[in-house]
Amino acid sequence: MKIPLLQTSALSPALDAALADAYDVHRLWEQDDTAAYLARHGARIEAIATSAPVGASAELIAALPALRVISCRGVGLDKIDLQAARERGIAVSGTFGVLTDCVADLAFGLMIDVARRISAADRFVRDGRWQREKFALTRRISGKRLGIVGLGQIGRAIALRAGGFGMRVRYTGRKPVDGVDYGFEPDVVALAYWADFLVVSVSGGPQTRHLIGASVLDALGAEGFLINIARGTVVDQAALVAALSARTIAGAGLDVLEGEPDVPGELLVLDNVVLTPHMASGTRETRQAMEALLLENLQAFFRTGKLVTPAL
Ligand code: 8YV
Repeated sequence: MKIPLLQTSALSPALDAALADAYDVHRLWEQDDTAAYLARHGARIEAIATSAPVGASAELIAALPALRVISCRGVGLDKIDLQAARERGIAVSGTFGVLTDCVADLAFGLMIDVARRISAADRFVRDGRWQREKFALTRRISGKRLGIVGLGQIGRAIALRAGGFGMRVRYTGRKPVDGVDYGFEPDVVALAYWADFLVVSVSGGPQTRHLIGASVLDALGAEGFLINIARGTVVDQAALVAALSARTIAGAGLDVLEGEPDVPGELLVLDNVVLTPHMASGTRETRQAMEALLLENLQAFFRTGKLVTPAL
């Protein structure tokens, strides 16, 4: 008898098929009336398969009285109501550890692109301007100062890469991280003031909403660059658009936005911004590893009662 599992959205053809093969899958996103569907089937559901952007709300969790485990494709669990899960003793897993390198790689890709203006240069050449103009000088990365907001697994992978560029690294977070020899700065404004590049790699959610606001951007200053590969909600987007438009910061590389996939028109016309569509973990290799781990967490839980990569 297959275990009843609720899948919140289409994930990938391979993962959708693997889940259907192993579980009695209820495909929530295909239902016209999700409330009626949950009223009819919710009592049997023991597991949820979801992704970071979709998560699992407190209302959804409440509609599933037999729910035992939530397995998420992704590491940013800000769309999962962890408090609701904790109160019910529901196990929650993320795909921790397998996407770290690709996200850190993209952070550096955005840093290099926005400082050396690679995307802008590509447009310059394709627009036929090389024949009549010189491309303006850009900005160096090597040897510069890198401030990291959130020195978790991804933040530490970014710091490691900085060594290869001879960059000095300082970081901020709730508290100093044991076992690292980077300088800890408790105040994010002071870190922004020191940094040439400020990279946001902190978890999303209410506790970090708009952590990067006007005062941080003012401190980063007209020579500073902001990189965000975490969550759009961590940055006060209106303040960022104002700073970029007024050039009170030099530029930004953004893989995530508040309200994504909608993009403010002002960002689309600015040439000191590099925009990517929340693709930091989006390589074939990493996505396959994430999806295998989502399945492995479910299998391990129902076999042993324990998750491979637990969040709760
Ligand atoms: C994407 C992410 O959400 O891991 C996260 O938190 O934001 C990314 O990996 C991806 O869509 C995960 O399914």
